[in-house]
Amino acid sequence: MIKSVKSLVQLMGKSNILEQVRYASQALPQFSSEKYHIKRKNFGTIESADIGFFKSILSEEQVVTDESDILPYNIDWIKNCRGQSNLVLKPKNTEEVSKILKYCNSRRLAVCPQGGNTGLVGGSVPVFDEIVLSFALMNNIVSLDDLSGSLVCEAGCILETLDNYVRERGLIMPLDLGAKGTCHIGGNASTNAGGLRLLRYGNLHGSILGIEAVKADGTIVDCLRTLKKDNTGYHLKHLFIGSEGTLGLVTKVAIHCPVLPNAVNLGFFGVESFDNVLKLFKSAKSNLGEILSAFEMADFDAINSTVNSLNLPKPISDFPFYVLVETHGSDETHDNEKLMKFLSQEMETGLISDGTVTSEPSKMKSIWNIRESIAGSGLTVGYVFKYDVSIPQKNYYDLVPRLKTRMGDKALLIYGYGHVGDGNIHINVVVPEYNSEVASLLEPYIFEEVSKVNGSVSAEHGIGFRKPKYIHYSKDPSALQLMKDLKQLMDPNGILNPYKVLPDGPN
Ligand code: FAD
Ligand code: 2HG
Ligand code: ZN
Repeated sequence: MIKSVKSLVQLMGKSNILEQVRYASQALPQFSSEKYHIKRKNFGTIESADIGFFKSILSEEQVVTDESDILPYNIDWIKNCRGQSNLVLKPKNTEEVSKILKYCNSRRLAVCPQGGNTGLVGGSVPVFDEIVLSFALMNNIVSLDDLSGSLVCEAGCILETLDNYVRERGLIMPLDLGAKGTCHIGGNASTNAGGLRLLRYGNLHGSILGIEAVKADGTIVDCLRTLKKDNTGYHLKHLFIGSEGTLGLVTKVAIHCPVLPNAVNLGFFGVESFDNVLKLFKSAKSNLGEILSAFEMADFDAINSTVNSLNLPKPISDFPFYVLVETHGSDETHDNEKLMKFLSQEMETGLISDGTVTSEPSKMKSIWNIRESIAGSGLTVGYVFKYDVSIPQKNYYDLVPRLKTRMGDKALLIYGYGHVGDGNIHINVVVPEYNSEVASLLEPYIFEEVSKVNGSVSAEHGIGFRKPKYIHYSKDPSALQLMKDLKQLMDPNGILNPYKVLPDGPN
């Protein structure tokens, strides 16, 4: 019998806000296959001999078959998708991953790789009875070269754990995101996660120096180099970065860690219009220059609903828009002066209406906490349709007011926020519960609008299970065909994360 979600919370002893939000509602989501009318593909079905094989190569606790223990692996973070897996395997090293895949490939058993299960497009959970291959037990740090900054670690290391580890050695991880306490570096690599400081430290195609991955047939592909420069033929690591577990399973990552900044400052500003947000961004780039490390924005409803629903302190009074500006530099006095000058200059011009600047760690943490909690706050109210799109900055916010008019009282809340510095807006539409009529008002409308301005239907969360049928809005048929050819080459039986990323049928 499936336990209620409430008892699961107790069972798993969840304490942090991300986990509380994840299990806040009592209702289990409908099976994805029923909700989205998906037909099971022609894969093998797990038999007792298969379980016997896995038990012969793994220890007892690495083979999970108990229904209630498996439940959390079947449900995604926003509780939209629910798979029907009966088996979770937890390898402890690359060789075990290889043996599992070799066997699954020979039996045509489908596999869903799972990291921290914080993905927002349903890619991390099965759709039918795919075997969940969890990286939770592959969490060793292999090496750190504190001169070059190259860190080598296993895929299941939690991002925050890695960040704490390298901080003690004078470095930081090049990416940071609200899910850092739960997401894995292998999941980050597989989604090419962006996050809060992409503006400064670039994306993972740049920071990841090398990858070790296992192909569908069990072959271990060793591209685990730690060099910054290596033009020896095709740059194969990029095939695994952002391919969401469809081309191979990432088992180890070598990543470049920047130096821990001596000076960090954070400003939280109230802004009267979106036009002023853009002008402020331009000014921040020229006035803060090399020390600018983040430029994030959130509209009134995003901040207001988050602080109210999670009972967080609000740093300044009400404004239509809020902007968060962070600096990472080497000289506290110089950086603080620069940020204060920026603040007073832009308060004079009227671009900033009110604001606060701090370099005190606890205050900075509390401000970042508000920004990072927006993603989960809507889930405490109801179901959230999440959109994660890239749009030219001049059109960045246009969709939010248009959606408000289109949806009328069908939505409880619609808000926009995100990485304005990277042209990536997150639009959250909060409704009392999932509703296919509301869904059809939002999709494909949003993707059509995004494509009209040459945007991307997924800026950072990926395509996963939710968006294969919309990928053509951002990918040309020739590019889609090449993606399918690569898939055929690397995973001819299609066992790796089926029903994800690639659309079925002709382009
Ligand atoms: P999972 O969710 O477990 O998996 C994600 C995808 O990668 C799935 O397709 C899965 O099959 C595949 N996968 C996982 N591990 C492996 C592996 N080792 N090998 C092959 N495939 C694998 N994303 C951003 O880009 N920027 C953000 O700012 C951001 N903020 C977030 C904030 C919150 C509160 C939450 C809940 C999510 C956020 N995300 C963000 C989305 C998510 O955290 C990222 O996509 C993250 O990189 C996923 O890591 P994970 O370990 O949880 O992967
Ligand atoms: C963020 O930037 C994440 O907070 C999550 O990418 C966005 O949940 C979302 O819509
Ligand atoms: Zn984001």
